[in-house]
Amino acid sequence: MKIRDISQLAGSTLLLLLAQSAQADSRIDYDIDNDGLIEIFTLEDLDQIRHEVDPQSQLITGATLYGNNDGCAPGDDSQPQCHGYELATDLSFDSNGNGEFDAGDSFWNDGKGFAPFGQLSPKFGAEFHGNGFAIKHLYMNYPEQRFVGLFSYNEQSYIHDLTLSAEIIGGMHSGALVGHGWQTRIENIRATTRVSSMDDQVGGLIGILEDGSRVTNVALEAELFTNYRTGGLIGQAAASEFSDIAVTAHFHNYSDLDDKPGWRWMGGVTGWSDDSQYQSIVADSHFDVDASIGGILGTASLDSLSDVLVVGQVTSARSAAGMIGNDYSESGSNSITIRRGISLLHIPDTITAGGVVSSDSHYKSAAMASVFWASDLSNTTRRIANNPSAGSNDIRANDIYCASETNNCNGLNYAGFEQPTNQGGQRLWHFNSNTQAPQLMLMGSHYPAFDTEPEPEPGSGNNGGNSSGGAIVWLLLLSAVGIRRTATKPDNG
Ligand SMILES: [Ca+2]
Ligand SMILES: [Ca+2]
Ligand SMILES: [Ca+2]
Repeated sequence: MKIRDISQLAGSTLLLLLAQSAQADSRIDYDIDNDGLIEIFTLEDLDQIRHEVDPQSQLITGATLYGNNDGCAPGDDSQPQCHGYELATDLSFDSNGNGEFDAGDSFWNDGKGFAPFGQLSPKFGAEFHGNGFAIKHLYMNYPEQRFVGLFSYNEQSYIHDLTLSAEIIGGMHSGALVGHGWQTRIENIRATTRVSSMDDQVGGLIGILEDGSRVTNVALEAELFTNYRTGGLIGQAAASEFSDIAVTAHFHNYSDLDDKPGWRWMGGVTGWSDDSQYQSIVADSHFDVDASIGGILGTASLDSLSDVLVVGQVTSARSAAGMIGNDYSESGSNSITIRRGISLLHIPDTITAGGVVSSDSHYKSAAMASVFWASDLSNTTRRIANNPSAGSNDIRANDIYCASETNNCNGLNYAGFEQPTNQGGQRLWHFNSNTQAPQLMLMGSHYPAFDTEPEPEPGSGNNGGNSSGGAIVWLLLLSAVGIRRTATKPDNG
């Protein structure tokens, strides 16, 4: 080799190294505002998070980015210390700006899209602060993989103040934002998602949360294509807490094929819930599925619900109920408790229905106080469909519209409903005029919004429920997510 060739080789290698370091290491300060959170400016920064694994704990702890922590404020040992990441701008996976995620975008990845952060190992165990910015057009297509979600497997992570639009295709325990969370906190999230799975325990935002996880202040619109236990918000919840949640969810069959036996319970908020608490919840739930459904919980045991409001429409289902599909509580003297709840869920008279609970597996009869359903909308006067001794009621929608904490309409008033407040300390329940449905004040807005589109008549046809269309269908769905995201741009955050 001639000397000149060697110098050329060395020169080009140097250029390459310089280019790489310009991308990765050009920062002199990774935490400009010294809040312990490394700033994320680009999709490449976001993608890099997956590589920042603490070798001892096998957790992504948020200590570094590109292996660097220059500028992080000193910790106790006076070494630079960061504990998470924060968005410094909106990020869109539609990197070529044509309005959809497609083959021209940088994380297309042969149609699989962005890969989830972490799996069973490494787990995500850091803070992610969205600062109210948005991650748009997130797309993940990993149908055989468990825990598909932007943050796949979480241990004591804290994800908050983020707006998300996403399309996810995943296996068991998938959800657009989080797959699995143990002692994980999720707060202040606005999201529009589309989630599809041929597997069990899938949610519009979260796959599964366990052991003291907490979700607060979420406004979600979700479209779901599934066969088994599914929740508008979360597939499975165990010993977790949910408060100030507004979910609008549309449920469709993933496939018409009865391909394998499974637990077919779906809930407007949670598919399968155990020993969890729900406070200040609005579920606008729409079901056109071959499953048994509850307006809030699909199948549930020993949960407690307070201040819950259900609206929406069942078009098809195996059985239906305003709040809980199957109550399988069986231990000791405890049962599910529901305090202050109203269901205005429409259920066709062809479907076996309970006003509050559909199937009470062990005849435990959930303890209810101030829980009402519109018997004319749900076509049942029975509180629990399979348990006549649990009582009946014939309160009509007009009575529910007419009543207030002071107005008595046909024997109904909302005494005590004036007491509870939302996370912001504001009065929660609003009864409006005597022809308007009640609303909850959550995150500064009234839910459900009265200015939503009129609900389609049952059977008027939503043809999105089939999985047979392949990639083109997914592209169309994705662009729909993008369009809807624009149309429903949140008014704060
Ligand atoms: Ca920072
Ligand atoms: Ca700094
Ligand atoms: Ca694009």
